[in-house]
Amino acid sequence: MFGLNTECVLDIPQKYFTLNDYEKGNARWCPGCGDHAVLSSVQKLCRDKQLPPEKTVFVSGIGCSSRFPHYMDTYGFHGLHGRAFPVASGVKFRRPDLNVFVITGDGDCCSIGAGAWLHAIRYNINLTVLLFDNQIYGMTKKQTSPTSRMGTVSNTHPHGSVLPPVNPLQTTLGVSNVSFVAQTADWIPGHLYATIKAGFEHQGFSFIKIMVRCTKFMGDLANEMTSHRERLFMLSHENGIQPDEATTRLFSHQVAHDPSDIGKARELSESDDIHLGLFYQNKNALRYDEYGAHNLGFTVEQKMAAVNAELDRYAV
Ligand SMILES: Cc1ncc(C[n+]2csc(CCOP(=O)(O)OP(=O)(O)O)c2C)c(N)n1
Ligand SMILES: [Mg+2]
Repeated sequence: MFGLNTECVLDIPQKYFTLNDYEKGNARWCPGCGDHAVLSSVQKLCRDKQLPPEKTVFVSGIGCSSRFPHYMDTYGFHGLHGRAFPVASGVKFRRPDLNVFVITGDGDCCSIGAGAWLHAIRYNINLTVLLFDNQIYGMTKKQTSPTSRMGTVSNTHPHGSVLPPVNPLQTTLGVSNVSFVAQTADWIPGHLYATIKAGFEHQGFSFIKIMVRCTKFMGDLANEMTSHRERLFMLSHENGIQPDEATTRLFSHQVAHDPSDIGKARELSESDDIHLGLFYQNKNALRYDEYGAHNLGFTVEQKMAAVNAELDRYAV
């Protein structure tokens, strides 16, 4: 008669996470900066997927966009310039149970972080990568970035940049073992959300290039991009990104593209037209994190025994 009613004790109501559970502080980006839209979209995704904040990590480098983890009420690591990929890879490698996002800018990823970027693509670790491409170093107040278009006037090229830019889609599609490449834009929220969602659902390294407006230093470019919607082509396919109907209607041009066709994906990435959607997906690409996962369940004793066995191999 004094027995414990375990049914009652174990009946813990499941928490429903609201947007509020992912929001933190006031973002210190300029008014009109495209980064705000990406933040909202990611918070919505976290809510819709009910990602436990304590199981979710945002890893970034340095730059305006890399301030992102400060505005998520999850775990975060605002690290070293260009080094978000190795940090995030390490986190995911040892903690596959965590949802790991990489936040990087065009300078952070394609300039100082370029070496890490290429190898991260090839490792194909299960990370969702958001490249905020505003074609400029925003944080340091307008220097030419690797993705700046030729002729971009900046503090480092006051007469206009002189070299053709790096094309992050083309580069990513050129790396062996690439598994997911998509492009979207901050000012088309329905497409932005659907693309980030598809990237998150992909089991592997999802590379999403987001065209982001820097209204402070690249105002003309921002105006040009948003006022010529007819220049944007939406990639459509049953295995591609599926935005809601209202968003799809916004695109006057649609191009059918099968995302399993890497040759066509490369061709599209090199085109002068801007294509939004899923360029390429290979669900069967090898995953380096799966190779490293076999000893994750080791006890401390087993880990010590494995380390000692390795050290003994070099004993003389
Ligand atoms: C090792 C190192 N070199 C240079 C810098 C200076 N720096 C800070 S942010 C930045 C560029 C960031 O540009 P981007 O990645 O495009 O981000 P955005 O600010 O445009 O979002 C640079 C060069 C630094 N912080 N650390
Ligand atoms: Mg930038």
